Amino acid sequence: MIQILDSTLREGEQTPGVYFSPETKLAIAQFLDQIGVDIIEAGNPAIDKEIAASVTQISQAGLKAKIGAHSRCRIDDVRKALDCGVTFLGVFFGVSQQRLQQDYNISLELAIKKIVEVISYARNQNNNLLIRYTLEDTVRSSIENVVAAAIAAVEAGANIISIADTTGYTTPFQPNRSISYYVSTLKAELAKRELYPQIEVHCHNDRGLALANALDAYRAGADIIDVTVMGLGERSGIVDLAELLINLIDITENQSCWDLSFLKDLYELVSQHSYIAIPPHHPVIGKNAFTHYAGVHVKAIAKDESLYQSVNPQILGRESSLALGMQSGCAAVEMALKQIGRGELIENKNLVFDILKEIKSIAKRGIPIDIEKDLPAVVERCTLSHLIRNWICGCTQ
Ligand code: HCA
Ligand code: CU
Repeated sequence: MIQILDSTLREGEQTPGVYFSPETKLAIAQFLDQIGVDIIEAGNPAIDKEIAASVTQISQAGLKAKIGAHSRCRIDDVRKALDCGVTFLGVFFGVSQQRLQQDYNISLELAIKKIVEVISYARNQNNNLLIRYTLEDTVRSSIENVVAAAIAAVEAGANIISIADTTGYTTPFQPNRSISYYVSTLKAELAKRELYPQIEVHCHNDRGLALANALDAYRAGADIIDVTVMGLGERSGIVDLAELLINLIDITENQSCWDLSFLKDLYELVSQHSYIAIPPHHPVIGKNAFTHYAGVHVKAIAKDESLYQSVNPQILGRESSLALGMQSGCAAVEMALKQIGRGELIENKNLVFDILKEIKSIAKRGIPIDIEKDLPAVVERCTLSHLIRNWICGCTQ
């Protein structure tokens, strides 16, 4: 069964300008728990005392999800993480040739020694702790280095190995540059040594392929996928929670584990506190995700919504709607009239046509038309001018 790790509170807070207060973090964690996320990565306690306090608070909140801390590969940082009472610990350290030489300035042997020392320390502190070792920039590291570090980490006590596409480098379309290659090779190499850790993937979105890569990894046998709300994170962020779930419910057997009806409220909360607007065309969550506009579309959905909809909005607690404007036709006006309780007017085709003309002239001025708020006034104006016209016609006959 595929598991979801949400990192909105850690990776998401690495979005420039984003800060979540401890109260907001707790509210976000509660929503994530209600949705059915398996692991919540709540922060790196070594960064700030406030973060440590917040990780502790979330750990003690009685949530079903495992609560995790992120930690550099250092014993003092791990100690701070474990002091928060977490049930999950994520330790990261890269082993690419470039990072070893230019960033850390150490050999692979020394790097592995450090990884083993830190993971063994954590394992000795708590036998039930779920420990993840992430190879930062896994996919730009030689597979030999990756396999050597992963074996050492699992033997030292890691339960999960995370393959990180730290720079959004991978693509499902080039076998030697795909995350699935790393997932399957690593699984096979570890299995040769009878090591069976869970495999996690962390896909950045620098090329807009984070979701595609995550699904590619899923197909290759990944056990855990990292996400954030709104795909927040460093640079272009990582996989978007809602986008991943809406795909997984079609291709996995976990459907019943997730309650998607909380997604909208969660996204609104995160948007409000990150000061980042949700794009109206955001899949599943955006204002327009289930709104139909062009005349041809509206005419069809009036008969059957599925003619222009492959996702059922009800699973998100949402409903389909229609928009009025330059692209509208008479079918949209008729539906909108019914929506505002003026269905009796649709028999008057001339009036419907005049309302449509008026809607188009408003739209041409770049003014949005809200059906509930603006349409009644438009109807009023058009009905009145109809009455006057009919009266004048009556007088002159
Ligand atoms: C980071 C880098 C990281 C780590 C992922 C992980 C990445 O911001 O520390 O520890 O699982 O993308 O490699 O997010
Ligand atoms: Cu990352």
